[in-house]
Amino acid sequence: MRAMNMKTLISKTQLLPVLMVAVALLLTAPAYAAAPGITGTSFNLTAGAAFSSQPDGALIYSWGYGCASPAGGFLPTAISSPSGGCPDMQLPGPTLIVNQGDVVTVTLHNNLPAAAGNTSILFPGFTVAGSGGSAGLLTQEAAHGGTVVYTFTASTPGTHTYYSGTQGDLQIEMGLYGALIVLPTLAVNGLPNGYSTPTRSPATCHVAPTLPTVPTPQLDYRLAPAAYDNPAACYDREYLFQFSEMDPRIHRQAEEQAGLTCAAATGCMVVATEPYIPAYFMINGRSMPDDMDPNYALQYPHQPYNGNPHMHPGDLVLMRIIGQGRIQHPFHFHGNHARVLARDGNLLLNSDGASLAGPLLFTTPTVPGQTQDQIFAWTGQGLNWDVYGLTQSHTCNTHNATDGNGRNKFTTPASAYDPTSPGFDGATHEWCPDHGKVMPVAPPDPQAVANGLWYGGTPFLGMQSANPKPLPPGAVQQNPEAGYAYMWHSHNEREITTNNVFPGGLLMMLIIDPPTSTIDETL
Ligand SMILES: [Cu+2]
Repeated sequence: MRAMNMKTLISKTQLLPVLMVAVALLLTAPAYAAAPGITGTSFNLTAGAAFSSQPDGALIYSWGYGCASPAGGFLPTAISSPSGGCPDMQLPGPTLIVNQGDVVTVTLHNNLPAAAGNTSILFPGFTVAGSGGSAGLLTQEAAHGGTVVYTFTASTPGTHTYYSGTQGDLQIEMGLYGALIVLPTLAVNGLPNGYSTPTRSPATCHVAPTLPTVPTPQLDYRLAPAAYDNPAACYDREYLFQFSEMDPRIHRQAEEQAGLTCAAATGCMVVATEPYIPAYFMINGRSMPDDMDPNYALQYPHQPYNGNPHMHPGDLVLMRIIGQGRIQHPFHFHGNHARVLARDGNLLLNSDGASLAGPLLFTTPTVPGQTQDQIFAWTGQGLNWDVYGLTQSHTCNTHNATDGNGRNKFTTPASAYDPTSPGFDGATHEWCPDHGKVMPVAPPDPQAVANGLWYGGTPFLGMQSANPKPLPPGAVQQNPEAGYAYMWHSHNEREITTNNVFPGGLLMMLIIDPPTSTIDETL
């Protein structure tokens, strides 16, 4: 949407039901997400060719990494992993999940067509030793049918990337890229150094599941309690977003020349990679609406990952963002801003060495090759109405209770969204100044505009079991599954198209589920 911040979205209240209808139609089946990937310290990858699919029906000849042999494991454990969670070729490549300090070995088999020549992998940010193959411009390369081995110590936690170090203008464009997630060493009982357990919270770093109104136990899909060894890096759920694009003309040229007889290290393809005019724009290898289908959906055998964030109010959501393409994509999220935790695995701290220094962003520029970790939380701030309508029972006197961990919602000026504001309601995770607000519009009849389980026809989130109240006054009881939906998308309008047809491309929907709803990422 054109520069549509939350306020403008909400001021166009009549659009809300329309948007909800669209979402309900798109999401005919529940389809959730997380950051699944393969684990171990030794990965046996292959670079090969297959066809990826686009929502307009196009099958695009692509290259990608996959597993030459089953991986050691799969995370998160709460999600089942079909066929070990790693096909023989996928776009993006398999997400590699390792622990900080691991000595990681990646064996790469070059199963690309002979005409493609050599290939390789770079692991930016790490000191890599390559063996086997032959020396290339940037790293050791595997010849057609050959093998090369990379070894490095995963010294820096956080979100990282890997991609081809050979003929990048062609091979990365074709799909040879993936994510590397390094889980931090958390030596203090598995929690960040300096973490202090807040009132009402278990010693798990979780924030939102301690809400009295959330069913317990809330399912845990985190890869780790915190993204970094810092209490402010605790989170409740996480999603990986890899942004990329494709120029199908390049892929067509590569497909046409894939059968050439060739023994040259540099390959025998003559492919024009300029001028670059991408037509497909992807989140985790899929364009909208395909990105809202489940992880490992059968219809995308080589595009296993989706982009489908769900959260409860107040959940601290870790966004792992990677610019995997050749151009910058402005990733715009609606609902709230997001706090940058880290770039390229470097936690951004103030001079005290502890509090977060990263900016609060309305839109994230996804710079090619750069990774970012950000924390997002939805509070209803700026909606200008009370999302629960609990005006009589809530005084907001629990807001800003310092949990001592510098976490975004409740605490210190260094990390709060707005240091001058009264803050957040610790009980509901709602934005305190909105308590007691009268609705700015007449709510629609919930009976008339209800759309399945997604939108109850009122701006109010579903009932809280602790404070069940029928809302709005006089109406029938709230839909306990009522939620909000926000478009998360590229702020470059052409990038929310699929081959120039809107909607498509770099677009997904964030779903805010009421606290009483259990988010199941396995469906
Ligand atoms: Cu928008």
